[in-house]
Amino acid sequence: MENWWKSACVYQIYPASFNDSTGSGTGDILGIIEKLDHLVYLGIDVIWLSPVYASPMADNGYDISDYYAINPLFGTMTDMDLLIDTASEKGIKIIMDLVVNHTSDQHAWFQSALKDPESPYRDYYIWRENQGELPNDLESCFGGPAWTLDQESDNYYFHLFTKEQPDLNWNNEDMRHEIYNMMNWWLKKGITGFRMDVIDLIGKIPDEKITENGPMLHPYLKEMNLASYQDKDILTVGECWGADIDNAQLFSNPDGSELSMVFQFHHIKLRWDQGNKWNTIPLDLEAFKDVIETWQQGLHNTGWNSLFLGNHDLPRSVSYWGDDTHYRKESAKMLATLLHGLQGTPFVYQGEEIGMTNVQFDSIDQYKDVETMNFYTMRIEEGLSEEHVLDSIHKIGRDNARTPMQWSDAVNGGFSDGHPWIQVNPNYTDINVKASIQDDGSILNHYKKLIALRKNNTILTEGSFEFILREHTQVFAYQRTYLDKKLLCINNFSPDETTINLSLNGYLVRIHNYGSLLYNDTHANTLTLRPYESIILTN
Ligand code: TEU
Repeated sequence: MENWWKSACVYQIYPASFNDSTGSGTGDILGIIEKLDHLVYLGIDVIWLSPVYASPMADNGYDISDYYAINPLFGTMTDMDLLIDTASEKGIKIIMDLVVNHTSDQHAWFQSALKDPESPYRDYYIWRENQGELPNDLESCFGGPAWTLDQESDNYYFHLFTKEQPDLNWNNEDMRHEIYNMMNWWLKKGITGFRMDVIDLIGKIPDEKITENGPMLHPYLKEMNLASYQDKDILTVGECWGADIDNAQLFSNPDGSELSMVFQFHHIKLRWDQGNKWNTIPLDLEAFKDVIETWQQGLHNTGWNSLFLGNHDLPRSVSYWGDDTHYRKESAKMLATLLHGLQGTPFVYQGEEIGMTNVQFDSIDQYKDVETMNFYTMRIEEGLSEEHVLDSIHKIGRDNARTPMQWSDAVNGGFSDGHPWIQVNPNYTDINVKASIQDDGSILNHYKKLIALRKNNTILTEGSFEFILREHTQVFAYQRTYLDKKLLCINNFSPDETTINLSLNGYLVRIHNYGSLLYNDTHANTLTLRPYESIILTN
């Protein structure tokens, strides 16, 4: 079915933290297979599998040393084939994480380039002669210069992430075609698409300090499309921190010339103080409404949205957007309702479906993420107090999303019989899948209902979007319209009870995070909403 992904729900698995089947302390592919029925229970259609390729793990697998091999940490290629087949038998597709802005410095291409400046692979990367100083002041996303000197050749090489992740030179046609061949090799193995890591960086021109949205970005994506998946009905989603509505209409053009959709991050960055993620500010609901309206209306019939609040790089959504202390269940269910009522393909990040929260490790030694460790070192050297730095990490560090999946109240949350590579959040005794399944009012069962609703209601896939009560300072309410059908999604984005003027005449409650309306005076057209109360109704 063409564009099947418009009514699908995707579940992101961060393999190291999902389920450990061997007691190694790290999640693995066989562990994923053990838990496929959890995804079947939820109604998941697709797994986005974060990298399991061969990697020295400088950036937890986003530094690939062999695109055609599986990291033994996660298992074998036989395990991977088994996952693809077993998931398929259960009606679940697999999309792989495609990390082609850079490789690991241990990749054979880079090793060859290092050993022999005349190597044909030298130009697969970006080199500049050492003129006695850095080629320019471009910085890595993880702090420090984006240039590292190779002493042997006295040349700098470019890396927008760690120095162990040299950027590929997409101007090199041979390199591009090696990537397309690799993509086709994986598609022949039976995967059904790709999540493309920082794909809007592949058109970079470092000498002009252009990193995102370079002039060749869309031509390269069109070339990739033609060389790999043009005639295949797969799901492709590009991670594009530099996306705006205009280029998103190119990325997700309904003519199928580039990608199915992109991840844009304008909503995420609303809480970054002047663009600095480490200084978070309270969410401005009005600004959040503006972003959602821009993207819902900007891509209606002219592109396609992904819908997400969290992933492996972001804080836990109930902690970042909701209230993980006083109203964890209510706010997590409200956030899910708000998101899943929109037009686009929803993405659920592992643990989001049970309301897993940020973690408060006491010591920096408990953290693992390279971005976090670099941030800590730099800020302490700048003289910030450890308390201040750890507070930032508690709020927005990437390891918040990488603590092990909490399956039960057994030791290590049922994640591993060994010593987990990163500590389990101590609240696993209360927050876990086993307890959630048994609780009809759980966040998990709320996600299950939301995912099922999308499958049975075309209005969610096709309907237009417009706000209602647009000016309300704590209610985020909108209407979807499709032919003669209307759907209302009403969310009290606040811990304070409020009463709104709204007629629900002719509407049926389809999903509700409190179970029944508190007070609904149809004659006076008023509705009272409890803290973080959310309701979906259809006529
Ligand atoms: O992330 C891109 C990226 O820029 C993020 O690291 C982001 O800047 C940061 O986390 C803000 O919180 C992708 C992958 O999702 C990430 O895991 C990798 O570390 C990165 O690319 C390099 O591959």
